[in-house]
Order: sequence, then C-alpha cells, then structure tokens
Amino acid sequence: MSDTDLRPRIKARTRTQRPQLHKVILVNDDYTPREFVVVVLKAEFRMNESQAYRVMLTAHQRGVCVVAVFARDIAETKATRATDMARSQGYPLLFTTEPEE
Ligand code: TYC
Repeated sequence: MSDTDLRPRIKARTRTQRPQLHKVILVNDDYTPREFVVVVLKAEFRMNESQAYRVMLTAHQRGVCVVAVFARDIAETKATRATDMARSQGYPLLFTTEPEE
C-alpha cells in the first residue's frame, strides 16, 4: 500500500499586508494665533469648527496633538502643505509626521 501522507499540512496563514500609517502631529508655539491654527486644520484636514478647536486646544495645552493618521505620502504632503500655509502668513506653526507603532 502507498504510505503517501495526504493529510493537509499546517494551514497557511493569509495575512493582508497593510501600509504602515503615519501620524500628522500639530506642534504648539507661542506666536501663531489660535484662530489661524483652526483655519489651517479646517482647510487641510477637513475638520469642522469644533473638531479643529479641540485639536488646537489640546496642542496648546499639552504641546502636541495627533491630528490624523494617513498612509506615509499623504501624511507628509498634508503636514508640508499645512506648515507652508502658516509660513506664507509669517507664522512658525509646525506640523510633523511620525510612523504609528
Ligand atoms: N499657543 C498659541 C497661542 O497661544 C496657539 C497655538 C495652538 C499655536 C496650537 C500652535 O499648535 C498650536 N496663540
């Protein structure tokens, strides 16, 4: 008789590879007006007034606040655009990015 073992081997694991997400972080400073921070958050991150106000206030009180998470290139583009929007008005407002754990 054949001794070929036809039992299934250990089941293969299928794991979908998802791109790592990156956080966009709003950094507090002493010079940018609160209202301007809110305007930038609404314009670049599609937030409404109360969402934007809460994020601005958290950064103001704690030093930084996570604005949102995106795929890396989108996070970097939005952080750059938002920071440039502030530079064009002469404000030191800064958005940075960092990979999510
Ligand atoms: N700290 C600023 C002020 O008192 C307001 C501000 C909030 C600036 C959040 C940057 O990320 C920021 N005018």
